[in-house]
Amino acid sequence: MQTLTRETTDIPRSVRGSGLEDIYDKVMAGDRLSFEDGMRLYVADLNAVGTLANLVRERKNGDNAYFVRNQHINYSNICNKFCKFCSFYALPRDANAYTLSPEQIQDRIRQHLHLHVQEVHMVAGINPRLPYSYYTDMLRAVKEVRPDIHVRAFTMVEIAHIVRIAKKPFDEVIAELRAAGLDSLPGGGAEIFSQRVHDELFRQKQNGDEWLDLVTRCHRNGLRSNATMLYGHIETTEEKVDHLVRLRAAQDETGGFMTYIPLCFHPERTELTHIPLATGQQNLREIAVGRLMLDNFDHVKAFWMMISIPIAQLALWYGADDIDGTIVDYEIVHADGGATPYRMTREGLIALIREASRTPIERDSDYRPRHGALIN
Ligand code: V47
Repeated sequence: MQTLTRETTDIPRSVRGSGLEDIYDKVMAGDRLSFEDGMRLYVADLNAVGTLANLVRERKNGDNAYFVRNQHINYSNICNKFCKFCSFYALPRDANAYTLSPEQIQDRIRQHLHLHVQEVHMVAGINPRLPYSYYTDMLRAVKEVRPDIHVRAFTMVEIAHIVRIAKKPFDEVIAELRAAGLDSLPGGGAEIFSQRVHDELFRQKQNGDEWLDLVTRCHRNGLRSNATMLYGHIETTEEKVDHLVRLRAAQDETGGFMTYIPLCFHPERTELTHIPLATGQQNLREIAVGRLMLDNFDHVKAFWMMISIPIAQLALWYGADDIDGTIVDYEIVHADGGATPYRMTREGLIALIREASRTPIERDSDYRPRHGALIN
């Protein structure tokens, strides 16, 4: 009887000789990758890792590349957390400090009423002067102007703050936010779960344990969310793999995460300007490793605003099945040496997905194709 060797199996050419043949076997069998596998994915040949990630991506989402027509409103840049990686925050006395009133938020929504914006993404700094009623008023104000819009708002840092100032039980606050119009939660604030990085870069803010505890409590209260990981600063490979393994365990518990979004750190105007911006190779690797480790997440997003359009297009072959959206008015990071435009049109997103040889699908916030949105 002939013994099967690696040469006689259908192992893809780009994986052969990469040292990842055993991981290929696991991927084909649908087996979970270990922490050690994750560590190896960070040093192996990128094309081999990308090929494996693409197998998972196509198994889960076929050829589809999703996008959404969305709008971002960063309602205040005032923050009392002073994270070293953040270029967005301001002190109340700073000339550029701002807080949008519910009426100003309505004006922003009205500006785009002529477009089929499906989702509004609202996050901000922690502005201690805002009362609890500001948050519920803001949600109601959005729904008053655009009742059918999906409101994805508040990172776990904001949720913790809102619960604190509400002085009410957690479940009650979540129920009130939902009644006021909150539909789901974004993935921000997770940063890196490592306590070492927390103490070094964002010590005033909640740590990884607190983020995970809150997000799982939100899931249990019926709110779904995304999850992020901020990479490309002072984190180690072990800390990134640990982050992914802990996200995966939380997802096993609740099933409440929809999409994983690796966020590329932008050093411009932060306290960490000495750190070089991650390269295209690093961005692609984060997408691919995330896709392979997070076997229980349906979607991986390439946030074009942070990694550039060309890399986002390539990412659709390295594990990503979602390219985010039109992103009108994102203010946290939108500078990429002028190379990344501030917003995209629906047609622009469709064209870039088609150019990348994927099938563009305009989705709603739950990944349902929008009516008439199957574009090919
Ligand atoms: O948590 C802050 C990050 C996040 C910088 O859920 C920075 O679909 C890079 O989470 N360089 C907020 N990143 C944004 C966010 C997000 C974005 C897009 C889509 C979704 C989603 C979520 O932005 C923060 C932090 O990790 N951030 N400063 C910076 N200098």
